[in-house]
Amino acid sequence: MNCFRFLKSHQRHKMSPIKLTYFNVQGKGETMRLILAAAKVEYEDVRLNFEQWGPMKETTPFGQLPFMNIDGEELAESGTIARYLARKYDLAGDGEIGFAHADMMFEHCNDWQKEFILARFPTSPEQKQEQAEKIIQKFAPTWLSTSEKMLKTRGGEWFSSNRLTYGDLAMHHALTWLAWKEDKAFEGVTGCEERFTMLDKYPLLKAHYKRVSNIPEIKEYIANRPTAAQQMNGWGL
Ligand SMILES: N[C@@H](CCC(=O)N[C@@H](CS)C(=O)NCC(=O)O)C(=O)O
Repeated sequence: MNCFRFLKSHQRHKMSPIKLTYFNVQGKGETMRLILAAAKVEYEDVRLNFEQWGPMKETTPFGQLPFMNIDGEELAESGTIARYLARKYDLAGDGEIGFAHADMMFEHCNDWQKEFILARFPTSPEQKQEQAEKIIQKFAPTWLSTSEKMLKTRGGEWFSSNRLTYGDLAMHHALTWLAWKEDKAFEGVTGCEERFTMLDKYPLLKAHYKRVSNIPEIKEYIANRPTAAQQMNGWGL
């Protein structure tokens, strides 16, 4: 099977049975990949294309990706997998409230993903232009300013427990899409260039993005992950 195996520099621990199966895009799989990178866990990063997925679909728990083989279990549902990994590898914050603080950011980031994904698969060019403008003029400013405010409430550096959690990693993933040159949500769209500088208005979020990017394991993962052109269908997803 033609899959991307992220084992390179993650061979610090002996072979593990963890296998994450998803399409070769970021989408619903990327926050889990960031969690595994931050936790320095070796795993098999199986990245499928549609041809490979077709015959597998019926064999998976809910007929959808991502799914993960871990601890002798086959887990499905992206939120469930992210939370399971975060708890297992101490990236879920301190106590119940720390977990809730991290999880609310993870869920907030799911709203971001939904808006972008809608804009990437429009029903017409007009709808595409409209959806991209909606993101840049309405959705993103509100979403970013509430996130900035929340970060300030939590002390300004991390979204939970004064340390890295999966809430921070979900935020990193979300913010990557905002200024991703190849993001399909903006392909062929005019007048949305402010997305490239938008983060300047949110200094805490901007610093947070850099803080997470500079975690050595995250930096290394990002340097090695597939670019948009290397993803399935060259998608920036
Ligand atoms: N609620 C599920 C939704 C998963 C989902 O929508 N997966 C899509 C890719 S992002 C999929 O598997 N599509 C292919 C198919 O349904 O055959 C989750 O969050 O994991």
